Amino acid sequence: MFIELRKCAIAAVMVAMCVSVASADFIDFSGGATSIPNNSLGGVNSVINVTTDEIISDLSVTIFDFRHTWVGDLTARIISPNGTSADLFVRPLTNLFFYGDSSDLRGDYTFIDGGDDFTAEAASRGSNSRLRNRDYQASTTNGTPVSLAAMFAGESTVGAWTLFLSDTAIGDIGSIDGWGLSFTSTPAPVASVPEPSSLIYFGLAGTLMLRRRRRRSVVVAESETES
Ligand SMILES: [Ca+2]
Ligand SMILES: [Ca+2]
Repeated sequence: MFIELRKCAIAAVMVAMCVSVASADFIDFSGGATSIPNNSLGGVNSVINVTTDEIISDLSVTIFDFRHTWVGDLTARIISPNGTSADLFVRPLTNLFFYGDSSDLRGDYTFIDGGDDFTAEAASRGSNSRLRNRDYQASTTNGTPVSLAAMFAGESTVGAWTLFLSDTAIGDIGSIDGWGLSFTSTPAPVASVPEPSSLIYFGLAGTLMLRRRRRRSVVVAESETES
């Protein structure tokens, strides 16, 4: 019994050491190229299958070689395996009477909390100028900021992540060369293992219960004998 308890205690210490070594992590995944259907509400979905199971505290989305000649045509959205959907941007400077900002996209664009104002950047560029390749804050309709950390914190990284892109106006067209997800995350929790001291306690308790059961069986035997 004592040897078995020592084995359990050593195993528990080893598990505790493994857990303590793991800390905040950073993992990276990339998906493929796609064209964006012109004037289509259905748009296109590009999927990245993440195989690492960690708990998200923050994430960023980068779209590589994003090309389009009229950013105001476009909506970009990221959807988690859990179904949480966050806009990256929605047709900048579009209203009922205006087809949105005419600036171009060329190059890599990252969406991350604390980034620049995407709509303000679009407004500052000319018709044939491109938005600069910078980090931008995700935003929804009318440029309202979206916190990606707040949207996805606590969710698991694992599963199918979808980048949705749509171009919902005629004329200008575009494509991407790929996209990537970067997570700030921590390892998913493992099943708790009792402390070595707890194991010794449970071992002693089990021994006492065994002894008590034996005593009871002896008493029953005696009473049966008496009757
Ligand atoms: Ca343009
Ligand atoms: Ca278009």
